[in-house]
Formats: sequence, structure tokens, C-alpha cells
Amino acid sequence: MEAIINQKFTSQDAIDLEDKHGAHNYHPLPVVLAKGEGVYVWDVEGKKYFDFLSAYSAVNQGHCHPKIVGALKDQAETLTLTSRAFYNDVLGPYEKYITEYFKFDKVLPMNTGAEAVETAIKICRKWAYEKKGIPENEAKIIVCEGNFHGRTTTIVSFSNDEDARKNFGPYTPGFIKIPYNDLAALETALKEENVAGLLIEPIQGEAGVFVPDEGFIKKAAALCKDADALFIADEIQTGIARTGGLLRVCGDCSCENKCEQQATYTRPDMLILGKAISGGVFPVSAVLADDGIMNVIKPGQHGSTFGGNPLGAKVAMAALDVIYDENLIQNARKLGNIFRERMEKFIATSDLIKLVRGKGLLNAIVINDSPDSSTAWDLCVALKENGLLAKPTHGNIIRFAPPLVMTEAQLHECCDIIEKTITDFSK
Ligand code: IF1
Repeated sequence: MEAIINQKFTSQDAIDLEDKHGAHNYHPLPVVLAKGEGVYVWDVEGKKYFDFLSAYSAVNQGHCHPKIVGALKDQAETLTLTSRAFYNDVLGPYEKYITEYFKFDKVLPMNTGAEAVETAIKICRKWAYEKKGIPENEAKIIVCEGNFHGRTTTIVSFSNDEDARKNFGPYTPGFIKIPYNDLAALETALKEENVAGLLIEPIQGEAGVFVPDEGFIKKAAALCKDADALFIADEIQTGIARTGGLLRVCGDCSCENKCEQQATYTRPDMLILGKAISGGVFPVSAVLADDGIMNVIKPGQHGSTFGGNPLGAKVAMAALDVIYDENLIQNARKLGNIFRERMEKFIATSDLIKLVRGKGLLNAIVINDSPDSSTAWDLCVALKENGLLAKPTHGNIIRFAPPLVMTEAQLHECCDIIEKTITDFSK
């Protein structure tokens, strides 16, 4: 066994090993990465690529950020895990840090995004029974068609992606599904009996970076408030500067600092964060809420062995520091505008691409071909050959989400690669 750890493998070896020994729950692009730094990753053979996925928006701060990795190293040599059976000297400071950062009374720390979503669902239900007076076991949570919130049995119960859902039943009841971006449908659903809350992505990622109408989120939150239902924002993918605000619920404001001072800010009753909260260095997720909601959870009622561990807590503080240290909110907004402007100009000349959409540096191009064709996949393979890594998503869409530490010159270089690849592909 020792031999395999030190052995040198080619890319093909690594692919073969995964194929033989790993469950086939993914279909990756054929590239094997061995190193990352900032906006770049390198494969086993030493070829360099721009990373235009950022591990699904987890690596917003760039690969192997020295401040974040430094925090990891220091804490790893000091104390990694105590469990919550005992206090540790990092969790308290982290909880103060993150609640001040996002302006909520309390945080409940978890590890993965799906766990944080599950946590929010549990808190919402408990709040509904104990504060809103909904009869036990009757609480309903509104969700949207095309949602992606993770892969637990409860979460896939309200997915409408057949791959994610089929044959994983029996499904958890208690969810009402409405179309995304449909205020009338939300208003109707909120009139049903025993509605506890709305769980929503401010931009739908998996659905193909679907941006709702201007003002939709603000109005949806207001409708929830009127109906005494919790507005629960899943910002796991959209949050932490990705979409050009600290959070997407901050809207398209032009604030330079903390976004809650802006008139456009919509404050969710519960905020769910994951991915980039640790810069992709370690699994860290969180649910934030004020006391009136969070205090329904008492000792023994929820938890996790690793949730709130000192290693993750230190990493998260460093990763959140980097957002303001390096002006990543402003950079994401500026580069996003440049990216969409260039793509729009290019699309006007291309029959292959229909449109570009997104906010900040969470963008997608929609391909002018049947959703079942392999064009998006083939284009991503061609992009890879030309030194840029992106991933196709449902219905012939390619998501473009580079690390937010990219420079303007690098972004233009990337746009050149994308335009040249599409032009050559169309020939
Ligand atoms: C995979 C998509 C991205 C998420 C939102 C919760 C979670 C996610 C809004 C769960 C996770 C991922 C996971 C990844 C694919 C991916 C994804 F294509 F499916 F939609 F990012 F765009 N809420 N998103 O986006 O977080 O438990 O994974 O930490 O491989 O499943 P997790």
C-alpha cells in the first residue's frame, strides 16, 4: 500500500484507477489535475489551464491561497478536532467573526452544503411548530422547480432532476413546488395552510445560471414576511462575492463595504452558506439566523462531529478575510460586466451561441443546439485543449465561473480562448 502513495501516474493511469475502483457517480472531463495556484491549474503532464469552474464556485479566492493555506497549516499543527462535546478556543471567536460579517445573531456550523440545507429545513420546521403554531408534522416548505440544494434523501425528494431523484424514494413529504421567478405562484402557495417557509436560490445554478427578474427576490421576501413564512436563501453557490455582491440577496448595489447598508439589501430569515466560505480548502458550511429563529434548537437536537471544528473555523476566517483584503466583490462585478459585454459582442457574430447570462463571475452561455446534443460537452473538450476548463450543465449550457482573483488582462486572454475555440468549432 505504501508503494501506491509514492508512485507516479500518468493522466490515463489516474483515469483508469478511478474507473476501476471508484463508484461511477461522476462523468468528468478527461483532465487530471495535479496542482493549482490562483486562477490556474496544471495537469499531471504539466499542461497549464485557466480554471473556469472554481470547483463549482468553492475556490472563489483562487487555488491554494497562501493566507488560507497558512491558516490551515498553523491550526493543523495545533488542534484539528475536539467534537462539540467540549469547547475549543477557535469556535467562539469564529462564531463572533462570521455573525458580525453577515450581521446575524447566531450561526450553526456544519460541513457540506447539503448538511447546511438540511439544517435550515429542520430549523424552519421546528420554528413553525414552536413559534408559528403549525400542528405537528403538517409544516410545508415552498421550493422552486429547477432547484439544486444538494443530494440527501430529503433534498432530492423535492428535486425535479430525474437523475438526481429517480429510484431514491420513498420521498420526504412536506414540500410545495412552484415555478421559479413566479411571484403569482408564490403568492398562491403562501395561502395554503401550514406554510413554514420558502427555500430558494437567488440565482439558480444547476438550472443553467438562471437569473430571476429584477426585484423578484425582494418581492418574494416581502410576500413571505406578509405570510409569516421564513425566507430561506441558499447562497451556497451565489454567495461570498461570486455574483458581484457579498451575497446575491445584496442585489446589484454598488456598495464598497458591507452590503446591508444598501437600500436594495434583502435580509433573509435564514442564510445558508458553504463552498467558498472556506475558499475550497476544507468543507465548511453554515446556517445564519437571528435569535428568534435559531433559539428553537436546544442541546442534543442537532449537530455534527466535524461541524465547528477548529481547523475549518480558522480556514473560514482567513477565507472571508481575503474577500475584503483583495476587493473580490468589486472585482467580480467589474470582470463580470466585461465578460458579458465581450461575449455579447461575439455572440452577435456566432450562430453557435444563443446568449450569455449571469451576474458577477457566475455566467453561462446557452448553445444554439438541441438540449440532447453533445455540443456543450464537445466544446468543453475543445476549450480544454486550448487551456481553459469549464463544465457543461443541463440542456447544452456551459457555466463560466473563474476564481474571483482573476485580473482584467487574464480575463481578456480567457475571452480570446473562448472566442477562438467557438469560432474554430463552428468551421
Ligand atoms: C455536485 C450543480 C453547482 C448548490 C446549492 C447546495 C449545494 C449546492 C445552491 C450542495 C451544490 C454542486 C455540487 C456539485 C454540483 C454542484 C452544482 F451543478 F449541481 F448545480 F455548483 F452548480 N445548494 N452544488 O449549488 O452543496 O453538499 O455539494 O456541498 O457534484 O453535486 P454540497
